[in-house]
Amino acid sequence: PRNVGTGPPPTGPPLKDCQIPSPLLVGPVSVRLSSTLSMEEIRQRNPLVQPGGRYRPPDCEPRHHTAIIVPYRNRQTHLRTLLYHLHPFLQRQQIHYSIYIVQQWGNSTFNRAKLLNVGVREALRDEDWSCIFLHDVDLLPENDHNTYTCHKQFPTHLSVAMDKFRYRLPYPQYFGGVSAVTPDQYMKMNGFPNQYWGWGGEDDDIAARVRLSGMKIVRPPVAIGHYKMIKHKGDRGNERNPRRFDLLKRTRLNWRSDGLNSLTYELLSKELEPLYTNLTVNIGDDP
Ligand code: UDH
Ligand code: NGS
Repeated sequence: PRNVGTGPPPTGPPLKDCQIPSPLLVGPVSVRLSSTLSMEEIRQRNPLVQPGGRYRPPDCEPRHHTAIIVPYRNRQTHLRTLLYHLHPFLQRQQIHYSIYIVQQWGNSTFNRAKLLNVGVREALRDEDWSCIFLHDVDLLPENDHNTYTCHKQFPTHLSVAMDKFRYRLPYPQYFGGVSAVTPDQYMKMNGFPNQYWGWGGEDDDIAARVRLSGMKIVRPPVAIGHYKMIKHKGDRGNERNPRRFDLLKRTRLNWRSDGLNSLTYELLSKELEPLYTNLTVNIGDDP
């Protein structure tokens, strides 16, 4: 639909559909792992990005409408580097997109999957997104042929070749890092688990939900799904979750009752920053 989204209402003759593939793609790019630029400098380099980190191509009608959801707490330098890299990357793909940072408020144990649930729900309040990306803050795509769009039928895993795993999957079911679902696929799997507090296992649970709800995972070719990870130590408040193996044993029993349909949280603020939408949320604490 032409009138969904941000920016001024369309005037003049309708735009032609954007070409596929985008003529602006360059293929492999070298990625700077630290951006010394300030947010203001990054904004100046991306003059067409609207408040909230929203963008639509000015010269053609985009075929894809993608929300990028980033689970987040206390990773400022990673965030700047991601934005520095991702905005030009997505603009070359000529998609209509918006970047949401879902920030866990307070000092309770980090819960990546629950933050992703919050991000999906809040993003869908803004727009009828055709695709939702779940994106770690420390992963930088290295090839713009890896398009940030969804497969019609099945969830996609994008980060299939990360430098830290020597550019291959660490194990066949790995679903961590960067993945994507359509709203329908997300509903079908009852979203993501809310019960994984601390590091590990939640991505394996999500992969299991894909299968349990009758879908499968699709992936881009390894040569295209290259990502660099910004190196870092474990975060305070995100220690290894000792319960993750027990939880994973029960995914088959729990996925229908824990997820999108049991999600509760308190949205504390929503700010349209120049390069992203900042959602600050109280998701409670590990019971
Ligand atoms: N994240 C934050 N802040 C935190 C923790 C996690 O923003 O305090 C987000 C961020 O988007 C990150 C994602 O959650 O990319 C995944 O968390 P992670 O980077 O810790 O997980 P990953 O598997 O790295 O990428 C693990 C390296 C440290 C392992 C230590 C295990 N105890
Ligand atoms: C698995 C974890 C995943 C994690 C993956 C890669 O063992 O959550 O390692 O971890 N599953 C469990 O712990 C059950 S990494 O090498 O990035 O630290 O994503």
